[in-house]
Amino acid sequence: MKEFRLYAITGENFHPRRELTEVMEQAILGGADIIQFRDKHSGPEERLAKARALRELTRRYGVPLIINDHVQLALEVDADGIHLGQGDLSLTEARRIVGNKIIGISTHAIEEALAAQKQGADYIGAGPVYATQTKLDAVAPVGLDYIREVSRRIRIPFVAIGGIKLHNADEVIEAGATRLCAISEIVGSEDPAGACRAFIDKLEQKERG
Ligand code: 3NM
Repeated sequence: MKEFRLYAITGENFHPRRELTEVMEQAILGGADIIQFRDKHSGPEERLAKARALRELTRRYGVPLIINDHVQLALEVDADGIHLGQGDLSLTEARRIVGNKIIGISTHAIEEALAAQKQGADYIGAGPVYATQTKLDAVAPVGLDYIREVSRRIRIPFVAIGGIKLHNADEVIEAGATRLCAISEIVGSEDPAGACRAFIDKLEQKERG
């Protein structure tokens, strides 16, 4: 898959003054280079409408669009990939359905990360690094140790997720993350583009050494 470093996921409760596509456009303008549509509440029609709007937006900017959970929706809007949790359909089954689209898997332990890599995931999420209010069924925080372990042992791209904020991003990067993912810190911000630029600055500082 195309290289990426700042992964922005849509939130549902965080941008009372803004439209979904406006927030995500701001995120892209600030440097988010992959977008995930994650929607646990809308009905099918509303979800389809939002996914279509995000597809149009991401195409315009040449940014990959990943759909959380809903494999058929990903096919319907011709998204670039899907993201699955541990409890969702198996990677083998998902691969059969989506062919060569991107498949990302959430992992919370090294065994899950190794299994996802072996089964052909294109990338994994590693987290939650910190406690998060955003994912209601998130497991207990796995901390920076998990990021260190994944960066040592996993060869496919991984993205650190869960409670990642501008004030703690440096230590996540220091632990070995070269890609960050955030929901609330981006979509909950008054200035989503500024938040993304600040994340990118931190990643670039590390890249420059
Ligand atoms: N997945 P925020 S944590 C969607 O650990 C999601 O797999 C996680 O939101 C995982 O940046 C999480 O607001 C929520 O903490 C991330």
